[in-house]
Amino acid sequence: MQAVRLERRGDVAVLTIANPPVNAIGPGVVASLVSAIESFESDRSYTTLLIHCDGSTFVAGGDISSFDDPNFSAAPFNSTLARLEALDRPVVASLHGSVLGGGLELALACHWRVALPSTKLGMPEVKLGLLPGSLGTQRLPRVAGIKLALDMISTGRTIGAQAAKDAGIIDEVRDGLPLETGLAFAQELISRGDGVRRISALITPLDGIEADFFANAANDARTKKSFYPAAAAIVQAVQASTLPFKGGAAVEARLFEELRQSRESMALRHLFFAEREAAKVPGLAKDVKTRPITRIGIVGAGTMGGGIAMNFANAGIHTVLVETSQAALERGLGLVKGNYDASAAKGRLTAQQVSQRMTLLTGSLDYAALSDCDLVIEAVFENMALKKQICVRLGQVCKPGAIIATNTSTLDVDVLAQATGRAQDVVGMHFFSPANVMRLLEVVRGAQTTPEVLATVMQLARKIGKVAVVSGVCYGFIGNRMAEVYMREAEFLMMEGATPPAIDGAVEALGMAMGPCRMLDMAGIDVGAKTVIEYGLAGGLPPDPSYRAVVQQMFQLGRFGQKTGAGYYHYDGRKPVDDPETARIARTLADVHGIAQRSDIARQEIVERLLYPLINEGFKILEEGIAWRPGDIDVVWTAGYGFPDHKGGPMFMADALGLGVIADRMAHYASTRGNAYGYWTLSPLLASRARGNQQLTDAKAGRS
Ligand code: T1G
Repeated sequence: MQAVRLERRGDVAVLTIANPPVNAIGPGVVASLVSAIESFESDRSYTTLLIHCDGSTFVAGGDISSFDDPNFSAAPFNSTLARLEALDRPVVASLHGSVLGGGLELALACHWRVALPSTKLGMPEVKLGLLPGSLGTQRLPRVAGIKLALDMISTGRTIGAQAAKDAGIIDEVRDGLPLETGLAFAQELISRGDGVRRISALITPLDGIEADFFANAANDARTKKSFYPAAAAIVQAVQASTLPFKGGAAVEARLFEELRQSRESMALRHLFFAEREAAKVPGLAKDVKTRPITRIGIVGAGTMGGGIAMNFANAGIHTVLVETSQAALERGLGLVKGNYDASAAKGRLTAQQVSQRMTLLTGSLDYAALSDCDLVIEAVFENMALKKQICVRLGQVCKPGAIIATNTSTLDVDVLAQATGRAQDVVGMHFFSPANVMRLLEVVRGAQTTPEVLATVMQLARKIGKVAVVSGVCYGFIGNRMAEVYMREAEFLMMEGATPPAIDGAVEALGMAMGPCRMLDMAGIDVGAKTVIEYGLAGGLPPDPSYRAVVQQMFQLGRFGQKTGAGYYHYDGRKPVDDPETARIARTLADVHGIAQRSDIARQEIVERLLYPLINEGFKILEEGIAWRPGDIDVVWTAGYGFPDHKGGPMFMADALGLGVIADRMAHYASTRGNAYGYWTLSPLLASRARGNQQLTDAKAGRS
């Protein structure tokens, strides 16, 4: 099918873009646009040019995958837009779906714009570490004003059709189909004798723009978004819209090209596609039948169970929570209601929405309430004996064909699947706390999980707005398995004399949302300690008596973190304060285990010892086929653990650092710290890529 076609409808030339799935504009589409425009130019029998798109949306942007091409240039598209705007007969854009980035820039190069009521418009390039590179930073301020333009471009947020009309970005909002709406509007223009209107000929209005507006905006960008070069560049480009058009265009072009080649943008573009790739299950036919999920059961109405239930209520799915006592049930539902009320208080939900969602949530003390559920998730305490017992009951109670899921964060899903007696219907659904907030969902495929069950859960994950990543069965799946070695080194560093602020500060300076100590203090030292103890009981721990000694000692002392006011830190409310008691505990443990203390542990050593074993574990996870793609691991860490997205995730960052560097430093620590327990043993995959001076993403690593 042609990406661009030109057809006659009376004296209107209809230019249709048809480049599924989102009508993205790549070099090929630009070339076709040029020839369509040339045909219109040369045929004087046309009075008007109407541009619209086939499919579910108008142009949703430039083709993001084309930005990695070293020879990419925005110039051809930009000169095509200039040519469009310069036409001497009216050009109308008929908009629907998501008019984003280059799509909105295309619309703004037209003389008139009409949109369906459901249309969303925006310039989300900042989410890719870019800025609008096709004159969006120059045209949008001229029609919408500097403040709205800067807000939209800096945040990447979309606005609705009516808001866009009110802001002067579009001319009309009309119901109907894009083509018919566009044709009707074009006819109105013709009958009114309305001609061309060129935004580039306008002057950006400065009324209401304070003298220090841009200086303040630039300062904000530099201070609050220091990891994201696009933030400050956007302010510069929008400010350049106060120059004559050509001058501003040159500023935008320079800044766009700098950002396109920045590591941060490459990282964010990598994650854009990685998140979408993660949703694809290799070998799963596109048309695999999924099971309808209209009623869900959750066993356990604790913090996790309640948070998980909120995801389904938010998506309009009836959910029943089962607990062992009325008090526990009421506490759980009360927690959920409290969360919703907090959102309502912030204006994020109306009172009516809160009550609608609460009516979707019911409670019961009887497992029989689960018998008509299409999916039942156990979300009880992380204890294998308890979970097995529950899985046995679910295997008896759930209707045939119901999917049984476990929310375990580390335990063996295959063992739990066997306990149900219907392992083919069992899958892991590992939500991250707070489950109603964190985007990540690890979907753990058991040895017998059927493709249909996997596809159903992946589809449900998308419906509830989760970023789902499929993991194989191993201790901790993808995220927690890598977090385990990360926490191991954090504790060894603590026993050697590094304080929690020094440890956390080292990785927070790279952009981690919070370091390992603050993270575990928030999640609960007790939770962390119990998984280590549980893992030990399962024979999984290295025979190293000092292994995770700190978290176990903290647990013994009742220092559970934020929830008890003290953990690795002391808490003044929610504020973490360095606690000398932690240093004393660590020092005592160091003496017990014969670990030498040092006062001069460099920040770089902390970074390397926290991140390189984590990356090495990621390589092992790929080798074992636990994760299918490096990008899956990056999505887990950026969506679930606060890993900086401008670094692209640990595996993308490993390529940026250089696998040889990582291999050398792992060898350094193996020799200086000893490697009796294999903590510094390189994964063969990492070793071979490093030896070959290759990158991980040179070829899709993973299943042998
Ligand atoms: N380029 C290339 N592929 C894209 C794409 C894009 N802009 N947008 C989506 N896709 C692919 C996506 O990878 C997936 O592929 C399929 O389309 C469906 O996407 C010049 C420089 C439009 C709201 O940032 O926000 O314009 O996995 O699963 O949930 O100044 O896609 O099926 O093979 O997300 O219905 C600016 C990004 C680009 C918009 C639809 N535009 N896209 O959501 O589908 S930069 C954006 C989205 C730019 C200019 C600058 C969403 C969507 P596959 P999907 P969806």
